Amino acid sequence: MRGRHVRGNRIAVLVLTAGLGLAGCGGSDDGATPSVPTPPAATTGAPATGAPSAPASAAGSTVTADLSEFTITLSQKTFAPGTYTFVVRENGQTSHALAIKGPGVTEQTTTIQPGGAEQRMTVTLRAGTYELWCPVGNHKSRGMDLTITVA
Ligand SMILES: [Cu+2]
Repeated sequence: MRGRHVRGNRIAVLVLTAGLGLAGCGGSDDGATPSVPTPPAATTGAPATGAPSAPASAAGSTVTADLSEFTITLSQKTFAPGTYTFVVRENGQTSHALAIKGPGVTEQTTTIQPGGAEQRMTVTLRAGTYELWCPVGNHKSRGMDLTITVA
């Protein structure tokens, strides 16, 4: 009886350990992933079919992104696929920046000091989900983090 009891405990411990291991793996995505500003691969824009191109800066819509402690406020919340220029404005008491990552896009502005000039970031959004966040310090985990869906 006693032997069986001990074996039972061992099995329980093994199962518990395995469970913790799995949980550890699953949760490791979280936390401070350093932002990797890889330049976006060749942009899959409209094919240049010899037509006289439109004025470069006229393409796309403008979206305002206001940064403060500790929120990001966008001037629009719904997005259709297309080219957007984010006008990023610093409205806080501490430095902020805006990063975006999603299908075909990895981009971020330089860090803007309080009172600093706005930064512009032009990206081409496809259908899918994009994350926008502030890569400065721990601002992301403090609330400067949002997701937009492009459809
Ligand atoms: Cu910030």
